[in-house]
Amino acid sequence: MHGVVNWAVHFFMLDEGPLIWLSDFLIICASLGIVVVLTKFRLWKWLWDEWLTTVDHKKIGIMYMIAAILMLFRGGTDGLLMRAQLAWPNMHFLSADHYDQIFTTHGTIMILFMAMPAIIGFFNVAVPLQIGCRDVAFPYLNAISFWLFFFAALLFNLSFVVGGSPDGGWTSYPPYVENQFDPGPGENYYLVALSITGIGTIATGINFLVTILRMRAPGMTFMRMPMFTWSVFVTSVIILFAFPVLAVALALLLIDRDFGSHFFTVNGGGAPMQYVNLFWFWGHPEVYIVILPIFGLMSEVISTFSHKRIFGYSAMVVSMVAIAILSFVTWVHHFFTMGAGPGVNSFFGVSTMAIAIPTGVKVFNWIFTMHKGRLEFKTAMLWSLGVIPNFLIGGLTGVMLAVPPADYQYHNSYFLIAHFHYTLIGGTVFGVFSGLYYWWPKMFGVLLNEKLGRWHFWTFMIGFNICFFPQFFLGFMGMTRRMYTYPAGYGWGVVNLISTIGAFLMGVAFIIFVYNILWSARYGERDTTGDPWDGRTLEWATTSPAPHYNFAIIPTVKGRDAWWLMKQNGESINGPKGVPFRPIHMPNNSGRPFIMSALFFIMGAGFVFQWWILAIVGFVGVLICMAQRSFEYDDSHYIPVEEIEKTEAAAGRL
Ligand SMILES: [Cu+2]
Repeated sequence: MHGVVNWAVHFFMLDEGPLIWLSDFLIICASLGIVVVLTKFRLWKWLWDEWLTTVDHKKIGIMYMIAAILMLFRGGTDGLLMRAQLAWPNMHFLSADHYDQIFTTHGTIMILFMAMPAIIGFFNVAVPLQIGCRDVAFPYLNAISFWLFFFAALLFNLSFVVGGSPDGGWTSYPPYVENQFDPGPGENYYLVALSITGIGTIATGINFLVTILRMRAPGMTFMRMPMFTWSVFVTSVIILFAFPVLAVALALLLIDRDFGSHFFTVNGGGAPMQYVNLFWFWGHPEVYIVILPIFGLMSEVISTFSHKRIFGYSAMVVSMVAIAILSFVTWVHHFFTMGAGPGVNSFFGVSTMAIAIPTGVKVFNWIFTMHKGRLEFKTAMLWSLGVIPNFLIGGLTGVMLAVPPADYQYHNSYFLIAHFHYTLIGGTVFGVFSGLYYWWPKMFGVLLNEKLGRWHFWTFMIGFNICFFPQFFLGFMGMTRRMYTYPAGYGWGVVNLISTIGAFLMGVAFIIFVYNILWSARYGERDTTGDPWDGRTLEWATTSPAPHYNFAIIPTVKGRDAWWLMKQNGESINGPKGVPFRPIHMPNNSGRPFIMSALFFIMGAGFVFQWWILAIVGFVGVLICMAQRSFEYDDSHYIPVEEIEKTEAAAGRL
């Protein structure tokens, strides 16, 4: 009996102190709250029918966005804990152990469970509408992608209160993370959760590649596609080349840990540097996976709010493709100090700097798009414009880091930390907010409040720069990343304090954003037109939110900025008056993606704790789901004409 209690105390980490108790308490409260609300308002059936079983790309997109915002909260809390710990010399607010866990989960969550779902959410929200089709190529697979991500995120987050978080850094380099030096389930959580979400991401890449290749409305040639769709196309290609490499690296490391092989252990004949190469062969392109879609959506936003077509369309496309190709030949810049020699380091230094050229082309094109445009500084536009100076600082310091001899100095210092936060926050997070303000009416039929949006933007913009600009100097002053405290007398104290103040301002900005969501849901302006910004691309042609089938009649595209052209010519989205509707073929909802992903979760938990029976149970369950699916012959239905007429009439489109 005593043994069991001891085990449970250790397993649920009750011996770890108040931070864990508080988390447990909050998790229990939140879970109970959700159950009570769902039961009280009789929403269980609605939740299952409308959301958990949906294969509608728009709803899947919304679920991705909600998950991304929740993970921004979790990852942001990690960030604030770290900044609190570093605010002053000799702080002991967090122990070294906890600090390690928190910077590991901060990085992992922000990249894999915040940035990724945010951009994939936008893929889902916008792409099928922009290319004038009714869903993605494989709607059922799309639901699987989402639920795999969702359960992987759940598994990863569980590590905080069950068994212990990973603590090997978000890059998880061996030999440190091999069993010998890092026992316990933490690192397994990392390997298993990333593998599961990675499967979903690869499927998403395939899905959107095929969707864009095969499902474009008649007349939408490649060179008439909206810039955002172009960026998703290019990004999907990068995903298909990059993510399988990550999958291999994680699998080999997991086999090392769970089954005692020696892929990456030197004294068993393995090579830890091999992991580092594989990791960054994915990791560098990954930064373009999360920035190219932002470049695409910025192009849409800047063109819409300048009321002009994008300047240099072909150059924008070519530069995106060039960035994609170059992104695969720069990975060694993450370990110039490995000692590969001057030839190799020079090659990777030059190829890294070369990316500045196509990126510069894009910046100039955005500026020329605004030139002589009728500019409208809506919140979405502010966030997109905010990317330009911030990302520029990130990009230019990136060129500084790309000089191998100089990198020997900056390597693993706070200069690097400041650099990549300028690209990832100044680029991706600013872009995600831009996209949220831009597409919010399309997603929910409601506009976010502009005044609160401006407060959100400026608080975040100022907080972000106060937080990260001083870190360049901390880097020059010799402060290295991942140190949990530092002595007084180095002169780092005040600079760190300033940085921490900036971080908390960003936290305030996040609260303003959440308040804006709640306020707007209740009092916000409803979007009755479907086209609140006088948009240019086809997603603005349909109602907000779009009907289940997106378009009653598939539009015919006659040029770039298809919807803008149609408005110029006074054409209706439903074609000339009197064109009859025809029944629309749509996929059925299915609970299997949810159930199958839950079984993946069970299998994953088995791998984390090395409970093989659990792993086998989950795996067999997954196989049964797949077999069931292959015998499912009736997975779609027709929407009758009367229903389409009713929907279109209600939207005032008859
Ligand atoms: Cu890189």
